[in-house]
Amino acid sequence: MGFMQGKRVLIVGLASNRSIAWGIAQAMHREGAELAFTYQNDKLKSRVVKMATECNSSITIECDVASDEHIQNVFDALATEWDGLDGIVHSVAFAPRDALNGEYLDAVTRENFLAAHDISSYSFSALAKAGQSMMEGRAAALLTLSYLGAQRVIPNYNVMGVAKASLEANVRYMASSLGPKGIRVNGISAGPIRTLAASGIANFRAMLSKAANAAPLRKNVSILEVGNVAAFMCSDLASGVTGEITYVDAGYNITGLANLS
Ligand code: NAD
Ligand code: 0WE
Repeated sequence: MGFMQGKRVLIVGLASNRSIAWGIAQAMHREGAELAFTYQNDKLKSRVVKMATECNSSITIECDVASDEHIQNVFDALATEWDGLDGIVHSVAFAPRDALNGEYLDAVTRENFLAAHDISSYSFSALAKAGQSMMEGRAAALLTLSYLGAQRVIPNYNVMGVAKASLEANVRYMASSLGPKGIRVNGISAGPIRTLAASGIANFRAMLSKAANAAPLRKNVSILEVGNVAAFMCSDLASGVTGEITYVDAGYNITGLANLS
């Protein structure tokens, strides 16, 4: 029996078979969880429906997290299928493309700062607020995805790093808020992975190979390696863990200087 048997989890942030959300869905499905999915817009719908089918799921709901109505509708729709919810995976980030290129202070604007924080951080708390009543009285767990740029300066990551710092603090405040209800909130800080969100990022290939060379495990991580930790974190095996950011990055974050060999 899988370690997520009987768990019902909503996955937000699936866009392609390279998405980190797909690695998470596959791991959770393998461990026996029942899954529901949202898709950002019509363009992504057919792809998400197809991947949901591969996880034996027929629950797909549109959700642009910029919209309070969409977020409320997700849980109204989910409540017609499920009588409760055991987890939410938030695998969403966005900043306008021109914010992710060049010097931080040249690229940051009031507008892109607000958009990055709204879509990449506030949306996690918004989903928790709207989903709270469906999770009450169950050992539920929320999970989001962060990146090292929250804690250290990464060239070109810019305002996304500031938004990820907000997201990581959000994890702690949400964990404190929901802890008394038995609901856990955690984050995974993943190493760089080639996904749609990484496409078109200048020098991403060089970043991947430098990160692999400097990491203790001398490799990049896969979406399934992230997915396996995500499944554990959302399962009762992690019942004593909340408010934590766990690195799944082949150990890159602990290094002080790339190896000299
Ligand atoms: P991805 O492009 O597959 O996923 C990003 C998702 O965000 C997409 O599904 C997209 O539809 C969704 N999204 C963006 N704006 C949205 C909106 N307004 N409403 C609803 N959904 C919206 O890329 P990914 O790399 O799998 O990213 C998932 C998460 O992992 C992000 O939080 C990202 O910051 C994080 N992360 C990625 C990496 C990496 O190198 N790929 C590393 C660490 C953390
Ligand atoms: O969180 C991310 C990327 C998130 C992201 C990606 C895009 C590209 C398309 C947010 N918004 C947008 N907006 C777009 O228009 N990652 C952790 C991957 C990533 O992105 C980087 C990185 C890494 C790693 C950008 C610069 C430097 C490193």
